[in-house]
Amino acid sequence: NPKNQPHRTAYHFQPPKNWMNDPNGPMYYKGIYHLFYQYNPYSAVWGNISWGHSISYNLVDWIHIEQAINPTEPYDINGCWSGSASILPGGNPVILYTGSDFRNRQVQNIAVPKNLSDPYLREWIKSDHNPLMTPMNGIDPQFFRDPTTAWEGPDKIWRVVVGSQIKGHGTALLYQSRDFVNWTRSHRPLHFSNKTAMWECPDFYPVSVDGINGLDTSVQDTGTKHVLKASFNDRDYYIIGTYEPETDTFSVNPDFMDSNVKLRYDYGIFYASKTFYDSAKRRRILWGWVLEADGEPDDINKGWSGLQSLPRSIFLDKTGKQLSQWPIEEIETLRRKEVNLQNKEIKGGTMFEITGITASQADIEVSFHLPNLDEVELMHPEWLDPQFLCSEKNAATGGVIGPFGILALASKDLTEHTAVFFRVFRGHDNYVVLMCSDQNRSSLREEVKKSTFGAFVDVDPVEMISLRSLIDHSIIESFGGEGKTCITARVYPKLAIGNESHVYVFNNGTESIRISNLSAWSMKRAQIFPLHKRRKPE
Ligand code: DQQ
Repeated sequence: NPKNQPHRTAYHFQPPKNWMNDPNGPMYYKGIYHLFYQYNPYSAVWGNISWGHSISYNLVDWIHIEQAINPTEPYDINGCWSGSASILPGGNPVILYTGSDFRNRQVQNIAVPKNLSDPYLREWIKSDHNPLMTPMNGIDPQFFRDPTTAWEGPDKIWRVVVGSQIKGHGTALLYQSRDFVNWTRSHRPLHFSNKTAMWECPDFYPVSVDGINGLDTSVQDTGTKHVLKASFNDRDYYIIGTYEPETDTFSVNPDFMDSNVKLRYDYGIFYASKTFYDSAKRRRILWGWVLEADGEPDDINKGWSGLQSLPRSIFLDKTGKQLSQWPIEEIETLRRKEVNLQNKEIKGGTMFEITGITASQADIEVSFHLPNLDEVELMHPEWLDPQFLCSEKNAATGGVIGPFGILALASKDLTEHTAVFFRVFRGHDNYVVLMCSDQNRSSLREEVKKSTFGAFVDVDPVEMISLRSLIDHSIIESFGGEGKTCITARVYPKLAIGNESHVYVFNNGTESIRISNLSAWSMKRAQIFPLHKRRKPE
């Protein structure tokens, strides 16, 4: 009942109840998308970790089926932790996952479908060869987990990376195998960093240097770059480099934490993510775990904890310097009742409400034009931390060009609102665009964590600054500069719930700005149900 559950989402993936964390083993197999996830079948807190399993024909509507992998064996009795799916030649899927074994050591195991002719792949069998990889030769048994999707080199040898920490350094251990059962650790890791500790949930995949099509994980040629993602410090960071399979060398510049710009998939709440290649639509899709920001007692009260982000297409940006993301196009099938305005001026210090949509369950796209950048404020060279800048200069702090953007999940009297906005500055030899998502006034409830997130957006404000925000009761996923900068926030309003929720566009700068186009839609509820509760298709 939505009345008792004002913060439960309508079109984000979540299990009917209980705890969910990392997305695991996403894959496309014979017309069906599979999503597995870290799941506690018994309560809304982390523990008893098994692999929840849901399937979909369109990545929007999901059918929950039984857990695929449960802690039953000495090599995974303390938990079936994160891992990935690989599709072997002949098209057969396999799963590699981490087991927390009877001694609480982390080991890597394999599971395969029991019956390939079952389209849902409901039952998975663990191999008698498990565990396949154990912590030896300097690997700490507490720091050895989360195998990636495997890729095959030109030498027909399979490779897989496992997250680790060696001598205090975040490390992507490399393993090789001809038969997927016997794995040898390579004498050199694929990559490591002395600037970070443990790497969780590494991901390693090719991206095309021209165009937004995705590539299958084993593809490597002169038209590809490789991305390495690692999860640490509660965040998902990535680097872009070149991979040579002959020597298994991955060269990057800059490396993790090297430069001022530390590339992240998302500058809000988004962790332990994983990509997969969708061969049906030739794209690479990213899933990420979006944690709760209310306290554990709230999670227990609501009976659930954790969302998955909307699935996002992910590709190399035209500059080649970063990735861009965009919610998969299928999400647009949920759009209802478009509200549209064009060529509207918003004078400095004014705002207006977007009416005619359900503001608590909406998709909003705006493109802003800045007619006059002459008076733009100067960017100080010491303003290096965008997140800090967003909390120093919040939406209420007037500027020249900005702050402008939206107030989402807002109560009528605006005592509650989340501001998603931009500010523009003049830098040394270019303009600097700052994007913020400020939850500071998002809820009258005191126990809720109210962060302020921020990041720079590498766009030229002379042309246009675009914002898309997907609002779903307790989550706002925002995409700035057509997906160059993404910020996901969790919000738990007390007043701005259901039909009491509003959304506004505001400009708190002194200069006027112009909306060249604004489109907003109410979003339909996605069909996300256990198999037995599924309604007949309409
Ligand atoms: N979650 C899993 C681990 C992984 C961590 C355990 C990341 O395998 O390292 O639930 O959130």
